[in-house]
Amino acid sequence: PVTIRRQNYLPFPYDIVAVELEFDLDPASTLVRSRLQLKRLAPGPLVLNGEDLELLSVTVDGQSWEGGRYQLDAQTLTLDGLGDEAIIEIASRCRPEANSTLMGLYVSNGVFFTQCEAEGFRRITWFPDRPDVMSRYTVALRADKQRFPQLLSNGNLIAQRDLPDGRHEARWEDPFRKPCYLFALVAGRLTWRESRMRTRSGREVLLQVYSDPGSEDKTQFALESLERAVRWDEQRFGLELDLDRFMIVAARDFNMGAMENKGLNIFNAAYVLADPESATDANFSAIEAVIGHEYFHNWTGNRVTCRDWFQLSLKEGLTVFRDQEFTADMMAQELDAQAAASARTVKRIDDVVTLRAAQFPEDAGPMAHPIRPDSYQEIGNFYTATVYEKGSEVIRMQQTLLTPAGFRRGLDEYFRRHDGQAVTCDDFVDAMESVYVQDHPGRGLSVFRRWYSQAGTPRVKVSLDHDAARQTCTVTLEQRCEPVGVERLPGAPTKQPFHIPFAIGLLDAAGKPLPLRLASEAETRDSLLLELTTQRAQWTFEHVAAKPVPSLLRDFSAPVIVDYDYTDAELALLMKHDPNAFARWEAGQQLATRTILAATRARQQGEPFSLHGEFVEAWRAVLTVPGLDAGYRARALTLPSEKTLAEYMDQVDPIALADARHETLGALGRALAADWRAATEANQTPDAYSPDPISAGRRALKNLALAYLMAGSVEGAQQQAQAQYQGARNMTDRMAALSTLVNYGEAAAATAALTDFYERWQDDPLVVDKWFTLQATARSTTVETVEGLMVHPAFSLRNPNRARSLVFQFCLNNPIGFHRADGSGYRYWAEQVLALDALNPEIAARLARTLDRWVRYVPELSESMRQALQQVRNHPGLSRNVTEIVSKALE
Ligand code: B3K
Ligand code: ZN
Repeated sequence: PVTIRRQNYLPFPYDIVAVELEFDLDPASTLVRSRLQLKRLAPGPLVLNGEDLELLSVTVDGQSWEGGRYQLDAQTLTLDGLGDEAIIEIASRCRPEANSTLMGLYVSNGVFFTQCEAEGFRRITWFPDRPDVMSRYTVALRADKQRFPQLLSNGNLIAQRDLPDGRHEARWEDPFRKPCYLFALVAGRLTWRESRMRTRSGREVLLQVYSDPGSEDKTQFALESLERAVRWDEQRFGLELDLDRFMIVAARDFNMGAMENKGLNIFNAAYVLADPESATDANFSAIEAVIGHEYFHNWTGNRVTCRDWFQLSLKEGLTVFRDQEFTADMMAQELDAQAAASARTVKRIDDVVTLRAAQFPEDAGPMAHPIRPDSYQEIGNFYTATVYEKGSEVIRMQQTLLTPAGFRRGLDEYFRRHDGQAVTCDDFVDAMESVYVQDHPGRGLSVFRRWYSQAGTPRVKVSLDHDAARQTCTVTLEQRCEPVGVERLPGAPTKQPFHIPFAIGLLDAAGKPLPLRLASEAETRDSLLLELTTQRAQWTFEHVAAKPVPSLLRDFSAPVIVDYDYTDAELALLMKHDPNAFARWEAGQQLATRTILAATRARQQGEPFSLHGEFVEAWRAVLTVPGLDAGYRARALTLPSEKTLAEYMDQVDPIALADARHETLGALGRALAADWRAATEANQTPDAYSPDPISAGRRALKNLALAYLMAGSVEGAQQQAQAQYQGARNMTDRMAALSTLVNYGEAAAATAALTDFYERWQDDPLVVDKWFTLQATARSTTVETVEGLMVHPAFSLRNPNRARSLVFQFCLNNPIGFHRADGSGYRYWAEQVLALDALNPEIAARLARTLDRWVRYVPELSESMRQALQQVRNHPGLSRNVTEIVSKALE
């Protein structure tokens, strides 16, 4: 496979001023005519990309170019000898119904959809398929009126008419120039819900959410989320909706979460459809976040787009940051100051948990890459947690360094400079830096920019030096970041220190916050942002009577790992007293991590293990101390996941780890049984469902308490779970109860409940996905169970949501079943990667990544993982997507 490099970027030699597209839509074979109006910018032939297309004709300025005047190969169509201006007309055919890749034009549930990012437009027509070629589009869609009554594309509907033979036509015009990856069409029988609103400059806009007939009762929350997103972007960033009409369409078959096509967002139905009976609190909050995310792309991504795909984080990191802020603001609204602060902390915790579980391992493994990669083989493999989630952290650090007001000025400057352009990550930082230097004369962001060019998670070692005579305390921060991924290859540049904003506080031995006073400064503060820009630096604080307990990396001010040797007692003290709620949560997670790792070692050595009384009491305090809200308590009492814990082990023994975690859960369940029971009673919510953070927090705590009771086999818990399952008034409670029954309950009751659940919900695909997931991740599930479920009539590998719900969930989230010592889990993985690769390489490559960290496992397992990877790599006809993943894993 060919490696594409960032340094080899060359501008495209033509400006495609206007594009006219005509579609004669037929599921079996669709005719596409394109008319390109172009202007030469530099010498060179016109090279267009195309894939899986049948070329019918090419004309240039009205003259047919048949007979050898163009060159055609499997990937490109080359036209040489064009004038300085030309009109190119190309007719071609594609096969939407046979398209199982879900890239380009495809059919899902009888409806035509497109997905063009990153390189899907070339599966629709020949075109310079790269984000820096921006054009004005007009689109004509023609199809049978009965089967495809709705014909949608980007921008404004300018004409509609009936045609002979029961067909009809719609013409759309997008007023904004855009790259082809933002093109979209949808054609089919759909129902919709709409509303009108006035933007802040007084324009009336039409908002619409389309979905399958019969699902119209499930789109209200999505439409309201869109309205909130429109308002929020006006208020927080001064960014207004620039179109008269904004549409969202739900698709059953979709590779990712959603796609921000200009004015016509196409969504995975899982991020649109919801009602209290069928969707959980987590579903509701994901819908609001993804609707916000795609909407916010209208400015960060669409109005200003990427020069090339190496710049992906320019739009993704920034837009994730924006959606995280949106969610935090929505969660905090209408709450008093304390509850609002707590809601924000809960959101921050959830985002950090995701980062640690998904991005930290990626950044330490064979696919490690900077948020702006330098090379790729297949861009589809770089829609990663690093580009998205770490990318968002890098934006957040800029907001921290500039302050929110400075960041807003920087963003205004970015749009002032670049509206309508395709630009780079450097252009973004330049705009931020232009504001930063105004407020910090003599300083700049040159060290900070290394976050864009270097991979890996930096570690910051903290040491404290207390001088009793002088009453000072010196804090030393020392950073290091080992080379990872391609950085280990010979010739790679040496890594340089990062610019790390590091928020700290100090507590005395009684847990009282110490006012911080730096030796060089007159003022004192409760919390301080240290800026580490070199490998090592020191800060000396005055008036410190005794060695303090440091509260480190408050609010997770940088995506780093902190090394500091806390005693258990110090962690317990922070858990009780740290005024920074995030750091307080963190202390509990560290204590739990120590406990579970100790339990794992005990298991491996066949020794008995029991919980420290100190740990149990710290946990009890979080559960019972007055003044904390339920959502925060639920996060603070959740044990770290196996994925997060595995990163702390030199050799991962996944079964011992999962069993130790389970054992800890059960022991805490028994030790605090009365308190858990009280928590289930105190946190009931009213029958009328609301997804607001206070109610969701109560449900989270109540259901966590139930899980502890069940894991501990506490007397009465089984009945309680069964009663909750039967009597639940919403899916959050029903699923939570079912999950505890399936994982920790009596087998017969679990089976009965699963059967009941399927019977109730078999006609709702999103709930059937949940049913598969529960079984895929159940502690008792084996490879054989999963193979049995794959022949269930409701299972299909072609539907990505279904494949994810069973195959991915088993490989990713069932440590006990997947990592069986005989290697059968890995052989199953190899079979499924290959089966998926024949249908949908993008999805197959995602599954392929589940063995990324194979070298870190105990030798027995890592050897069978290596064999499975090898088996996949040796398979003839493997896609470029999967080839890149498995060969990097084996390098
Ligand atoms: N921009 C899309 C990603 C689509 C990638 C497909 N290979 C979704 C998003 O980040 O909003
Ligand atoms: Zn995005």
